[in-house]
Amino acid sequence: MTKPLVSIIMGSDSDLPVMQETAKMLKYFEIPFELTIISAHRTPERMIDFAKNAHKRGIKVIVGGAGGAAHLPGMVAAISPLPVIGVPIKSSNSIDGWDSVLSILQMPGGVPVATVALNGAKNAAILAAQIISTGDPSLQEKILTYKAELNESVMEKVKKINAGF
Ligand code: RP5
Repeated sequence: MTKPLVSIIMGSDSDLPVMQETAKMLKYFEIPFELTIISAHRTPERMIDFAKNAHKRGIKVIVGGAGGAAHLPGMVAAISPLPVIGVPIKSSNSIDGWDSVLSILQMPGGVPVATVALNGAKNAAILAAQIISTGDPSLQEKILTYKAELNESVMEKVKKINAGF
């Protein structure tokens, strides 16, 4: 089996509907990943063990999703030497999403978490792919192709609008 390069972790299975978008996009880029539940509050020892060892298992980037008092990405970043991308989730215990955003975004100096938009799990995968692609020219080609496709899909819409007015 191919060894995972990205680890997708989330605080609860209730985060899965959002975090599946990360998995979907990594599959699109053909990047091997693992996905599991690790709760900073409910399974703190599992979180510490994960953060201490992920880099030793060959993981290159960690994507952590959590909502409300969203401490998972920041606490993992406090321990792990790997880049951590945080996905704030508008969860059942989130007031309006801002709590999740600010809990993940407002890290103290010395411990960065690259925070994407609220529920921005798709962009977390693209950023993870871009980080890995700095040492992988064929993956970088795939990212350039993806960008060209984005451009093309907008230009198609421009053509349709221009044709209709
Ligand atoms: C956070 O609490 C999780 O990341 C999740 O977003 C939220 C709610 O968890 P559940 O009560 O649904 O398990 O730690």
